[in-house]
Amino acid sequence: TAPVSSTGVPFAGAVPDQSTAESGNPFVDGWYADPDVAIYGGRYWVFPTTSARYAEQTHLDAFSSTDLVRWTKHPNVLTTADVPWAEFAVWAPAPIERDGKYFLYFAANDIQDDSEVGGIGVAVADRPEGPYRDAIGEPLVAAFHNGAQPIDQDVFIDDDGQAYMYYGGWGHANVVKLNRDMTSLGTFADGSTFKEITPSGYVEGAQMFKRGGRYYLMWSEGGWTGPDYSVSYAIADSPTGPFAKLDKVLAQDPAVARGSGHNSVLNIPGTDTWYVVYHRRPLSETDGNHRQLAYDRMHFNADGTIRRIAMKVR
Ligand code: FUB
Repeated sequence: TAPVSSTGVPFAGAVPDQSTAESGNPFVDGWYADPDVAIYGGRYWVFPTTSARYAEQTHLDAFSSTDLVRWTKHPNVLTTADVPWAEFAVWAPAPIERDGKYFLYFAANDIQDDSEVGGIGVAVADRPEGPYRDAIGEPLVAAFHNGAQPIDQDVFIDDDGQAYMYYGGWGHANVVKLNRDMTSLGTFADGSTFKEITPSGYVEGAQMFKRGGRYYLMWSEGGWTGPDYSVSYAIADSPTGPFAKLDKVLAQDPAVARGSGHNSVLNIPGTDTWYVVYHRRPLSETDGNHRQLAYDRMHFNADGTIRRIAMKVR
C-alpha cells in the first residue's frame, strides 16, 4: 500500500530515508520555536517560528532533510511583507499539502492590541519552499471565539478527506472545519463554526494526529518561559473529542533543558516510528526567546497510550 502520512494523506513523491539515524539536538542552528512538520516530495520539512521579540518576528524560515540528520535552510519562506494585513510578527506556522498546493497557516500581529487586526492567516505556494503568499487577504480567524486567542493552529486532514484546524491560546482550544479549498471555514452538522474542545490544563500549542483509528490531541501547558512549560495529551474516538487529559508526556528536565513544548508529531512513512518535534531552552539561557529545535522518539504502549518522553542530552 502507498505510504500514508500522519494526516492520512498519501504521499505524492518519494518516501524519505526511513533509517533511524538521528541528528543531535538542537538539529538546526539558531533561535527557533513552535516547529511543525510535513513530508513533501521525499523530504521532511520543519516550519518554525523565528524566536525573537515580536517586533523582530518578521519572517519565517523552513528546514528540510531527507534523513533527519542533514538539514537545509530555506530562508524567508514567508515574511510580513507577503501578508498585507500583517503589520508585525508572523509566527507558529503550520504546513499542509492538498491538491498539489502547499498551505502555510500562521499567526500574525497581536490580538491583544485593539489597533491591530490579528489572527490566523493562510498562505499558499506551488512548492514546499515557497514563496508563500497570503491566500485570502485577511485573517481566516480574526477574533476570539469561546475565549480562544486565534494563534497556535494545527491543520489535520482525516481519512474521509475532511480537514480540521485546531487552535487556540489563552487556555482555550477550538476546532473548526476547513472546506476543500483549505482557505475557508466550514460548518458542523449543528450549524456551528467554532467548537470548543479545551482539555484540562490546556494553554496553547494544539497538535492533532491519528494512530490506530484514534485521534490524539497534544497541547502545551504552563507559561512558555516558565518552569512548568510542558506537553500533555488526550485520545478520542472522534476528531472533535471529547478530549480528556491522560498524562503529561514532555516536560523540562533539569539535566537537559527548560521550557520544552509547542510540539508537533512526525511519523516515519510506512512505519510505526514516531517522533515528537518541539522547542526547548538551553539550561544556560535566561532569555525566554532563546529557544532551539529538538526532536526525540515518541513510544506508545500496547493500549495506544504515549510513554513519557525522555529528552536526549546532546
Ligand atoms: O512563539 C510564540 C509563542 O510561544 C507561541 O504562540 C506559543 O505556543 C509559545 O511557544
